Amino acid sequence: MNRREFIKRSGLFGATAAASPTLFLGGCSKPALPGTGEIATTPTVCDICFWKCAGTVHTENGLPWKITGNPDDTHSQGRLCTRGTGGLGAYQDRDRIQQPLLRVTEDGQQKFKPVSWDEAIDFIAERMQSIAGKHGNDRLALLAHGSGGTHFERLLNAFGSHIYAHPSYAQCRGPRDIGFSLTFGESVGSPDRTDMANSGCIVLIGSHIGENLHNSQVQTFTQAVENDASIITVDPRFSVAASKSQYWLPIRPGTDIALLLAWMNVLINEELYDREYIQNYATGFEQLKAHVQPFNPEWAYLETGLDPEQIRTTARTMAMHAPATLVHPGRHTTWYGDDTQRSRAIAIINALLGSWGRKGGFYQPEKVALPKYPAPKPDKSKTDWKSIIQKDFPLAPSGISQAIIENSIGDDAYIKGLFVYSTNLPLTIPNITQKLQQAANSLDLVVVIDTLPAEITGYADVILPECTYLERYDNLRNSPEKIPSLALREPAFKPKHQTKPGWWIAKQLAEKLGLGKYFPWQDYAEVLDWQLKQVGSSLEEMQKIGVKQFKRKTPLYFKPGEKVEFKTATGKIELYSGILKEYGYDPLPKYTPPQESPEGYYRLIYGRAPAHTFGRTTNNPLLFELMPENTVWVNSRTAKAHKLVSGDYVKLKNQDGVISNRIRVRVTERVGPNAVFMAHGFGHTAPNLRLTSNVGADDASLITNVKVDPISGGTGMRSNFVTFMEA
Ligand code: MGD
Ligand code: SF4
Repeated sequence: MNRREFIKRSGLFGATAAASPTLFLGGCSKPALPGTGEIATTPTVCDICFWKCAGTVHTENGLPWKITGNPDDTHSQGRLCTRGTGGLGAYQDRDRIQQPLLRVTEDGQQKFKPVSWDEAIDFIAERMQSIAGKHGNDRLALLAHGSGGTHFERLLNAFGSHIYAHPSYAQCRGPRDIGFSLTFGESVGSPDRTDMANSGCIVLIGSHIGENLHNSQVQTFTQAVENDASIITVDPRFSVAASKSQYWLPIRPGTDIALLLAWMNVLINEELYDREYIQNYATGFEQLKAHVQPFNPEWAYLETGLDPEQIRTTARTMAMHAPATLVHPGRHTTWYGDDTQRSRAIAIINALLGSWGRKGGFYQPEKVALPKYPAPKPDKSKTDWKSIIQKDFPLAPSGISQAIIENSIGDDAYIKGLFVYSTNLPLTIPNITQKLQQAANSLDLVVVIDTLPAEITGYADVILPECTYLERYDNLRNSPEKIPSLALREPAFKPKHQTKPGWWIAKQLAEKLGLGKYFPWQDYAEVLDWQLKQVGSSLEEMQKIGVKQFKRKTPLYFKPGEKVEFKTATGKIELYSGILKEYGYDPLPKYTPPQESPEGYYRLIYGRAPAHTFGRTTNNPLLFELMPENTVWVNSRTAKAHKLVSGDYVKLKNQDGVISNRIRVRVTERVGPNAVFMAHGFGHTAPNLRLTSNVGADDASLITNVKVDPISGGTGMRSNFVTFMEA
């Protein structure tokens, strides 16, 4: 079967195009004033991003009305962000996939044919068994984003396959996970364990809180600003956070490690570090001290372009507020390919300031001890799949998404079947489209579980339409945080069309494969009710309150003088990493100068926009209205040189000759003359995403120079350069 030919031609013929579309935003157009009909409320946990804020869905006469925050939710402080309040748009989206679709060849042409759930499930189960018969049970992989992926992980584990990755590891937080784990023995986690509301000083280094709207992060950051905390923002762009800052350090892109080393140099040489904390808790201080000696602020000036006196002043400001100083670890950390080293440097500075485990720094999170439903546990993997598919990254704690695709290409590829749950790989993993096509041509089975006909569905044999988060039960939210709590997501509406919840889909497949014992529930509500009863609550109670808080059992911060055993090899905070040394990496953070821009080109930097979460919301009609397209931010000097004015459409051409969709110019002083900036998630090409298709430009398509971090396997995406072309 040649899938590639089909993908090029049409992307996807979905039932959405064939069947009559649902009324666009029909649910909202009611004759009476909102709030005057019969009102019902249902608890939910927002799924527009993965911060998991608890809310309430309000319906009027059974129709969608609005979503509000749950006032009892300490995690979100009772508020939803802009995107969360637009969640109804995901339910109302007229382009949703309506029924299972199967790739068929008719009259020599490949297309997707609407089929029943039974037909789709039979087809997948047969292919899985055929793969197992020919190659073994361990040859299926799962790429997933979001908690719903756990149902499919369970299914594949029960079948005997354990290969699994979240793009949020290798395309996002992987370097930070490893950098902090190597230093403190634990990662930062999600939600980030940052105690910003109590910070006296916050350093944001490439983390643009405010545009990157992780609800409670923004709220605690705002509290810190209101408390007159000193904010230091390091960003080549004058971000929203920079505008609230005491110091804005417009760093030359890619030189952050140089600044971090210079800060260490000042903190150590001026004896501003927390001597007692380091003596009690850390190892490797003398090696670190010797290592940073050459990297004084004058040296850093030549790399970063930052005034040496400003580097000294900001280091002293940090020390003045320590330990209530937080050098924020950031979240999307895959930048230049030396990202684990940068995250290690950030972790080390926090250690020097004594902020890990201290008020105003990093608190110790706790979650509810929620028992697992009593169902048989799938056996552990019989094969060490990580040593087969990602052997070059022995320290990577998670699956690496691009390695899964690469190991799906060719007749002798290890992976033979792929499940993709809720992740749109062509816009997510940089420079992957060609490899995805090759993988699709090699694999015996590709199953995509999605709500929308996104680009990834064009590679599938079978597309399974999941209902949205507003139409299903999911696992209870039980996130590690300051106040342990549980939150319930329950269906506010019946699933539209023939869509089904992920747990139901995984269970049907399991039963067809003779693995039903691993999914012994009739309805997922049973699982939730059983779990809740083990901790003194019930589904009935949670349906009324939505969120329940529990008492902490462990202290929030280290006690003064407390003996702490860190989960590192030495039991101490490792300023010098013996593990990195053992595996042949630099044991202390090393600065590598970034690649220079070719003449006439500008570094492409990208980030979030407050109204959208990646590409998953750009077709949401409510959020589309707030921000229909992205713009390319261009410095006025650059604009003048290229005769550009705000509002012009241009195309961007990268260093390898790849040309983007057209994108509108925004001339601004908020980005330096050596870079341009654009929001990620636009420039979809899938024709059936009718609102967003071909609107704005896709940064991922311009990222053809990918610098893979040798430690984490993360894909560094910021070594790409663009110039302007007429649209
Ligand atoms: P999206 O691209 O938004 O996020 O990457 P992804 O997780 O792939 O794709 C989400 C998909 O989930 C969409 O197809 C959507 O229709 C589908 N979906 C939405 N809701 C549901 C649901 O309830 N059920 C199911 N089954 N499907 C659903 C994110 C990743 O991208 C991350 S975490 C980061 S930090 C990186 N950011 C980034 C960047 O900023 N720039 C570039 N160039 N690449 C990036 N890649 C990374
Ligand atoms: Fe939803 Fe916003 Fe919370 Fe994310 S931060 S879960 S989009 S309300």
